[in-house]
Amino acid sequence: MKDTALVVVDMLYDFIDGTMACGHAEEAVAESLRFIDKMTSEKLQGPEVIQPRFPILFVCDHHPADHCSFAAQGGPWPPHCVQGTRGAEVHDALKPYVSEEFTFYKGYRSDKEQYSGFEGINEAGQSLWDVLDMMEIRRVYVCGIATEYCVRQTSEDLKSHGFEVVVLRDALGWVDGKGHEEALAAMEAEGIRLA
Ligand code: VGL
Ligand code: ZN
Repeated sequence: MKDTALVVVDMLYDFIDGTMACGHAEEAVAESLRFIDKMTSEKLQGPEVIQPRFPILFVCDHHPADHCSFAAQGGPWPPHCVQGTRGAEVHDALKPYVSEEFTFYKGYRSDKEQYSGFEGINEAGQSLWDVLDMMEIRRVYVCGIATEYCVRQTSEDLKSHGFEVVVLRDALGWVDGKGHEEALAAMEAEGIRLA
């Protein structure tokens, strides 16, 4: 399991209970926590020291207030995940697992939509890809919101760059239930595993 990581996509308040509240979002958070629990080894000595057996990386939509994907700019979405707001924050239950080096921001430029977390960038300027590559990760589990957009695009980019990708189907939230099912079928046909 040394070469395995978890990528948590956009488990942010605006997609959970905010301006873009998605289907199955709360359940997806709970299921992600169950998976993390299962995968984290020896909770070393101190009770508050969480020692994951595998890295947990977070992809975060991180828009400026005038982002091109917002309706006011002619985009398809209501304002969401605006930098500095609660809506852009990772769900509290997952926060103990968040670290700066493993937090990758996307969609931070006004003029650029970015569904995939693959080229998301951390504070140090490293991309998700850089960091997975550096850690010699081969297999990536993916959970998050929304199946049809950021989860799918991130998973497809990982797959096309040679990673073994396993999408945790019970740990997903969606914009549209039918779109979610279609996205799952499409990913499976592309060789992405569902678990
Ligand atoms: C997403 C729509 C707009 C997502 C992000 O995380 O799937 N969807 N921005
Ligand atoms: Zn967005």
